[in-house]
Amino acid sequence: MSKGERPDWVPDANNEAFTTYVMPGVSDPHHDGLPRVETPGPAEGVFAPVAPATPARKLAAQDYIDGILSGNRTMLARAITLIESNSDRHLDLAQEVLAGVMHKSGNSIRLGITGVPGVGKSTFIESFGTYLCDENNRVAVLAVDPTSSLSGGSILGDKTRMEQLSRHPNSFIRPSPSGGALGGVARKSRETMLLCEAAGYDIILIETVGVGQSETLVHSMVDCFVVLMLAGAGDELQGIKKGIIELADLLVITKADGDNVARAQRAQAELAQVVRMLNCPTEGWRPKVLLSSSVENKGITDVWATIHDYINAGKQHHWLKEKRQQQNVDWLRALVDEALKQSFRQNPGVEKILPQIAAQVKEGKLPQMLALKQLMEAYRA
Ligand SMILES: Nc1nc2c(ncn2[C@@H]2O[C@H](COP(=O)(O)OP(=O)(O)O)[C@@H](O)[C@H]2O)c(=O)[nH]1
Ligand SMILES: [Mg+2]
Repeated sequence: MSKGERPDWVPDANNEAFTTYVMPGVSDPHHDGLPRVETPGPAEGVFAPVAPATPARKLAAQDYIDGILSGNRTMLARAITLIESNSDRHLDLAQEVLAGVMHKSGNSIRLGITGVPGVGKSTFIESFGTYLCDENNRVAVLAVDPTSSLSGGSILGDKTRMEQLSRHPNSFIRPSPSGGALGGVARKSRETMLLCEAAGYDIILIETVGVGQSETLVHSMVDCFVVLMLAGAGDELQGIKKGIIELADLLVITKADGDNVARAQRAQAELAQVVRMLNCPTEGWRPKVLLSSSVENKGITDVWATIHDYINAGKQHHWLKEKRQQQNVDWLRALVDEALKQSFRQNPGVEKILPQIAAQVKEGKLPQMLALKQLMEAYRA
């Protein structure tokens, strides 16, 4: 299969909204998996153009740290590759780098952008992100996709939707980390976000790519959770059922252009009513419902102004800092849970007796609590 071709397992019916294409594989371990963008001349000064990494020299943690802190994109990309590596060999170095830059992280506005596939997330990020970059912000775009389990950078997300933004000297775009369990993707995304902040990116946009799990994951790592919605087609109700609206700090109805405007306005009124009925646990903030069109570049400044209001409310009522602190601790808790689970499953004593015990439980011959007791005894032995 050649570059840009769709794999044959892509359903025809999914048309444009299905954004998976086959990309050439990447074998260089230092390559960040992105196509090389030729940046003309030295005019871009501060940001070195992304050049192929020199594989010869092995970098020490301090090289990465210095590079990231000076805003060097190549070093940032290489450090992210390190963070994303599934090899134990890279873990210590990656964590050393992270520890060395963390004091410079945390100074950004973290935004989650979610919504059903096809709602227009990538296109929205393209126009919103470009607007923010033009306003002299430095914008990092990350994608979180727990459903993508293919490794080696062979499949990338829809970077093509962000062509203009990806060329902007103030932007940094990183597609979804590939590989592994939800916990792995969560760790990589979180740590990548911190690296980007340390490199001076002051707005982080995180697009959810998969459906389902990625929303809660992204919600747990951002300041403001923006839910994009389509007018009509019962999407308002879908969102309610899935509980996504309850998570939203801001709702944006997309594609409010052409003959879709009237429908979008109706949806806005309906959604605003739904939001009014929800109880808002956030002091000084009630989720707003806005309209936008990425193709006509409408509503973009409104969205930004509203996010500003949200952040200001969070500072004024002191919940923004608390929210982040809570997210930090929640993350540690999740890691501890994961580590304990793994330690339990890999315990030789447990492994030995688990099959018989599971069989007895399956047949209804052994109460679960008694089974648990035996397993815990084996674990602690
Ligand atoms: N008319 C219109 N179409 C849009 C707009 N934004 C996105 N689209 C189209 O909707 C489709 C899905 O967009 P995409 O950004 O890939 O959605 P995602 O799956 O949520 O990332 C594409 O065909 C876009 O061209 C918009 O503001 N107006
Ligand atoms: Mg997309």
